[in-house]
Amino acid sequence: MTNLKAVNWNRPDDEYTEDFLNQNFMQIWREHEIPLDDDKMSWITLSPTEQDVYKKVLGGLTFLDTEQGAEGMPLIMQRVESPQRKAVLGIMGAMEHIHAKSYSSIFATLVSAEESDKVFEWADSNPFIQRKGTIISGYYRNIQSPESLYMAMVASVFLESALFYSGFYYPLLLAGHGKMTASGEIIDLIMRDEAVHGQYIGTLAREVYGELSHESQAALDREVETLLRRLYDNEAGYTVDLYAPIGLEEDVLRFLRYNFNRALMNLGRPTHFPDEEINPVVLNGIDTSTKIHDFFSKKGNGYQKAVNIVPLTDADFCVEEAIN
Ligand code: MN3
Ligand code: MN3
Repeated sequence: MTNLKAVNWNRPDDEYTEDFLNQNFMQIWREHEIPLDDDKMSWITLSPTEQDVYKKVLGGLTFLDTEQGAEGMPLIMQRVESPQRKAVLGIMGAMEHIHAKSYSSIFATLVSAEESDKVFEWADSNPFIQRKGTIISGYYRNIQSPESLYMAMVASVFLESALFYSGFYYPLLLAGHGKMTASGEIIDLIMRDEAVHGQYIGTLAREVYGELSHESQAALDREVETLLRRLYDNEAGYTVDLYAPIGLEEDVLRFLRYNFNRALMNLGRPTHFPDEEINPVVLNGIDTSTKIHDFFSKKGNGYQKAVNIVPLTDADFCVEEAIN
């Protein structure tokens, strides 16, 4: 007999999953909805070094979305019992594939197929990218207990809410200065999705953690610290490698630490890094409420849809507080 039960949406499995389902459906978008051709004129104004960094940033982001779509969401989904939660994780997994594909659309707009092949070759052989993939994937592929399920969810939230942001920095910075704004809009849509993903999986993780013994929790607290350190050290190496040619590495490192703190907040954990000043242009860029009137009321800029407001309270969306 299978353990799987027919999903009965008339009896909620919990108080928030159906809201997340609706929110995810409301946010569904496709890459061809964004007029990427608009970026061609901007692209040729970037220096060859800036173009190189931009391409590599997108290559690294493609890798992360591929990992989330191919392993993160489906492997966690298999180990979550509630059929309603499986549905939400499945939809979020589908969006990861759209995210991954959207970077290819940006490449197709800006560079030749041969040039974009080179970016993928770079990403698939970059030691920092490969190392983060190995670390994260190790958690996804090793879910055998509530403790290892928790750690897989923690790894997922670190990826969703922190690792992405070393890559988001550059498109956000350029878009904040009026450059590459169509690609920037794709990044906005992806960021909005990742914010919901980090919140949902963070919420599930808190629940798993809450059901464990104090002993297990203490052991996991240490493991989370270790994982944070490993991922941060690797990401810092990646960041310096990627951004030193344009002198942005220190700014991006600060932004990375800021987002690791946000990931920890999604997990209901205290922050790890001290508060630092973030480039206001970039900080403004992650505050999607400045671009769309209501974070949850629109699909994208200029695309309004009926709302079902989700009562989200997590600091993930409280960017304004961080600015003040
Ligand atoms: Mn994604
Ligand atoms: Mn995601």
